[in-house]
Amino acid sequence: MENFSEWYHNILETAGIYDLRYPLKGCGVYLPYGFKIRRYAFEAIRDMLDESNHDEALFPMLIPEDLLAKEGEHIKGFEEEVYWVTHGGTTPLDVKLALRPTSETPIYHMMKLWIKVHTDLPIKIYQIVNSFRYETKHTRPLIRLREIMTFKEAHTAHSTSEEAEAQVQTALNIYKTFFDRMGVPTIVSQRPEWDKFPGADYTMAFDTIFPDGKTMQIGTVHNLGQHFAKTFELEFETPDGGKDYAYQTCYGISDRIIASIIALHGDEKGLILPPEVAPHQIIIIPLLFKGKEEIAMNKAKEIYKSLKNTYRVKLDDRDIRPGKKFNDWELKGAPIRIELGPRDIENNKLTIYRRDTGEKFQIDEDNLLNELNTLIDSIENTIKEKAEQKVKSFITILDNHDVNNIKETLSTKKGVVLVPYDENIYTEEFEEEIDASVLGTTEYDGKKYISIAKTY
Ligand code: A5A
Repeated sequence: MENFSEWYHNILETAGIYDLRYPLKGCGVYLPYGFKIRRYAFEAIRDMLDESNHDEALFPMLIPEDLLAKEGEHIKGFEEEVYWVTHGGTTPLDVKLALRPTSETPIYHMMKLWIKVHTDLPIKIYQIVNSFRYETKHTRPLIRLREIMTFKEAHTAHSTSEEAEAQVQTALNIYKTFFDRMGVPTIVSQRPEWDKFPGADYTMAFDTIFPDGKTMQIGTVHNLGQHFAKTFELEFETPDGGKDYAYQTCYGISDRIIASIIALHGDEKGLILPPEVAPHQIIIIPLLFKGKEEIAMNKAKEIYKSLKNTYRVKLDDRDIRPGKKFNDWELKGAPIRIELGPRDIENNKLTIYRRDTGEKFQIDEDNLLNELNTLIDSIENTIKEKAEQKVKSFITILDNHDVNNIKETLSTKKGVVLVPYDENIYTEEFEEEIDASVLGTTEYDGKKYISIAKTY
């Protein structure tokens, strides 16, 4: 992939994922095919959160100015990014309303009403909503949005600091498993003080590496300590009759996971989708030879019926050349294609094409379900392994902090550079010197490093 950016923009359009032509910077349109990928990806995280005792909720998008401004550090971190609603029709509003850039303030305001005694805790809620940030850096589709269309934010409150700390670990594990299911390898770093979430005690971040060697933050987990709890008076009665403030965490992911799935797995021919998020996992294409059209079409319908309760399967019966159909579904990244030609049908065989490796082979029709099960697993693993190799090849470990060496490595090898942890150089000044971002402190193969990269 020579020019990643061009490839990426192109595929969003040609594969029918996202239309960039909406006349507003940082905003675009999920097209039906892209919307389905989004749906399956976020269904996976929704299931995982539900299974780990989170409850889905829904809060208003509008936040009164005094509420958003209540927590000093938080509002300072976001003040340049907030969109304001100032009028209702032609009437100026008494209190300006922010479009949520994130929902700590509305959620914690409400938590105060819900938390009285320790038995009211823990609370673990999440919502999947749009949020708004007036990003001033270069906007990019699904990567740096001004309307973040799919913002999954979870917020928790606990009665002890240990429990909140354990929740951070749980959240990190949930995200790790989720990114793994999407086949997206990540590096986890504790962000430096100067780059943590506004109002957090500390921030853990997941970064992945795109094909151009730049990193992208695709998720964060924050330990908020009692910072917000004190501001929002989340006070509760402890088991021994005393008083304490809740201990909080929050964590979020966004449309960036969709961008990562596209970017990390795709190739020159187009998308390669992991079966879990593929809108159609299997495409059936009858090869309609003259005089034998009906045989192929009937067989295609029969196979479709036998698979539709197990897989997301589509019978492509459009009246166009099979070659054109092959190209379309390769571009759209459908994991498996089943071709049905007259000779195959006579011999009880099916021709299978797998998109991730480009292999084509025949199987016995009798054994179809078994074969597909194995194939889906194999595709999932192969996609994952390939992405892991790609990302790994972008990680360089240096044994010193020589600025020129770091700069040289970043410009030639790109990706992430790991240098031995040293608190003396773990500073903003060092970050300026190397002209790249310090991702934070990273454990890699059991050792502690400072991770450095050019970021999106
Ligand atoms: N309330 C916490 C969870 C929060 O807002 N954290 S955050 O600011 O780090 O955002 C969570 C995640 O949303 C980020 O890690 C990033 O992956 C994604 N994100 C942030 N700004 C974005 C933007 N402008 N466009 C797309 N995704 C964005």
